[in-house]
Amino acid sequence: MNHHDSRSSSENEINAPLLSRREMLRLALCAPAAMALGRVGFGLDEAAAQATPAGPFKLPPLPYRPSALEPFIDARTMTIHHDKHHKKYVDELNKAVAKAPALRGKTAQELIRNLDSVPESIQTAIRNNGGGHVNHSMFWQIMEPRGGGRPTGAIAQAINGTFGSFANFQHQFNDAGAKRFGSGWVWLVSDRGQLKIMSTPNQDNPMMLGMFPIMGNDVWEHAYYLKYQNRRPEYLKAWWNVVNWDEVNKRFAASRRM
Ligand code: MN3
Repeated sequence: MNHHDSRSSSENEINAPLLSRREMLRLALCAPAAMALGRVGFGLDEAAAQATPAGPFKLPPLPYRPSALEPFIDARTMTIHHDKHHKKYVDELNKAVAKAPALRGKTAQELIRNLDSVPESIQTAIRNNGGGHVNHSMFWQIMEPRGGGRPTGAIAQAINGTFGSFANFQHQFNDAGAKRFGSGWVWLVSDRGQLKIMSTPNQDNPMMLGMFPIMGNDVWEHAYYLKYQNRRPEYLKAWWNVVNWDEVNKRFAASRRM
């Protein structure tokens, strides 16, 4: 199956930092509209999204095999996480959006950034399932087989500048993830250009608070329980072995164009 053909406009926006040649071409066709708006980066994606019919949201394919992140994340966890959990968020998001035709042209990111403009009757559904869709679409992309190691590029310098060292950053990130009570996410965000570590409950995304998520780890039990059971700190530590720093750098660059 061709991954690029299966992507909807909403996923193009979500995966904006990782553009295929085909997607670049599609975006280029919309460039005049974006230029008219005087915006670059995410503005381009929004222009592209608005130029195409919304259609239902689609589950993006995993960019690698479910076993590719072993031994750090096991294949069964990846399969259930992607094929069942992420799929459910997408299905429920589509059900919610179908109840509000006025929202049909919007991307998932636009929906969660502007929850106040969503009809109250479906606000919780959009918050949970739109958030779930955006969060997981990012999550698969910022991991890769044979990933990990030390950060590279601009994000490496920014981490050192803000947190003193990569080790300090990892320690604070893991700590915030371990302390998130119940289900949620731990994030490195850009808050108006300032790097911060934070965590959110449920499927909330930093965009709901006007911040940009540069990277995030899923600390719901479904992300680690089969292999790590109650040992969330062990999962948090192991996760650094699969981080895709190229993708994180692309997201960092995107945050600076906003
Ligand atoms: Mn999850």
